[in-house]
Amino acid sequence: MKILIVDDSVHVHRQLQVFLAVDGYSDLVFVSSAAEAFRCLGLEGDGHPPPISVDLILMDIELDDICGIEVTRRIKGEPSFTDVPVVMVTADTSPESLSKAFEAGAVDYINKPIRKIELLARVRSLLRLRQETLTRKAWEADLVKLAAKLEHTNRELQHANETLARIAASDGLTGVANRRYFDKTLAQEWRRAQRRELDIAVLMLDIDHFKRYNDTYGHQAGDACICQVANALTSVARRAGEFVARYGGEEFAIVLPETDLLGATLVAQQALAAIAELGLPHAGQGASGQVTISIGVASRQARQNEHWESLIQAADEALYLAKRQGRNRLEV
Ligand code: GH3
Ligand code: MG
Ligand code: MG
Ligand code: MG
Ligand code: MG
Repeated sequence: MKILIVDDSVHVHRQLQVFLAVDGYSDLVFVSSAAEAFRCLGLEGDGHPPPISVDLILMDIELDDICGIEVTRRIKGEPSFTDVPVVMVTADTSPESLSKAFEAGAVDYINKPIRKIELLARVRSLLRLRQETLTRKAWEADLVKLAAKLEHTNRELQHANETLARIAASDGLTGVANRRYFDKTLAQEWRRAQRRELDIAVLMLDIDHFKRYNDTYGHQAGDACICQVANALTSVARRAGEFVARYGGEEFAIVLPETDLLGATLVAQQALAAIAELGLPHAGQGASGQVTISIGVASRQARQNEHWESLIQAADEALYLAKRQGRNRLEV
């Protein structure tokens, strides 16, 4: 703990040094004027030598240049000195002088002539307080840092959770929703539709003669084809709540909340057009010579005693019909 002594008497300097040494206080800085005090605290001058940091200031009132009370007021006016106690050392203990000193920011005073026992008692208790303040401040700073770190970790965790949830919901090959997400989300949409007695539609879409595609172009080309079909389908399910899922190998499903049969049929037509626009060659696909899909369309008002699987079943049956009718088409 460093003590700054501001006093214009070298005799007082020597006396304080001797008294304070009794308790082992040896880190003392002596200055003889207000100007010197301001300089060494960094309140005046060009910063050379750099300001020292002190833990206690013993301040003479009767200085040559500026009154010690004014010096105290100036020091305590600086936010960085709020926690540094200033003790007046003075022969003038008149109520007027002391009340001015306290008002200027002094915490205590020591009578001149200085008595060792009084000096040491004051210094001891003020430095203990100072130490406690420093410890508390360090703890507070640590806590703030810890809180920031926690918040950062929380954000990272949240981000990781979102990434995990996204991975868990998407199909590894195509990136569209997977079957698990499809089942869960359709069940939710179905319940929502039940509560509000809304229409809900599902399209089942299956690539035509895909076994032949694999046989002709190889399995890897088959995978690429599935990805392109998934992409194209994504472009037609763009309204909020609509999504494409990979239902099985080369089979997809599209959920269309709040959509009647007419609306669902329009989306299915757009899907057929989007696949035609891809223009992917498929030698084994009869007339068109291109990759095509067949679509089963189903829509209904969700009823209380019905299960969403009935909607899937209806779409499946329609898909089967589309296959039987010659493929590259939609059926309801
Ligand atoms: P249909 O028009 O009646 O749907 O005929 P299809 O040949 O498409 O139907 P089928 O069910 O007989 O064959 C589906 C083929 O899709 C067989 C399977 O090898 C292939 N397939 C399923 N999943 C994948 C996949 O992830 N990658 C590739 N390359 N092929 C797949
Ligand atoms: Mg003096
Ligand atoms: Mg197929
Ligand atoms: Mg088949
Ligand atoms: Mg199939």
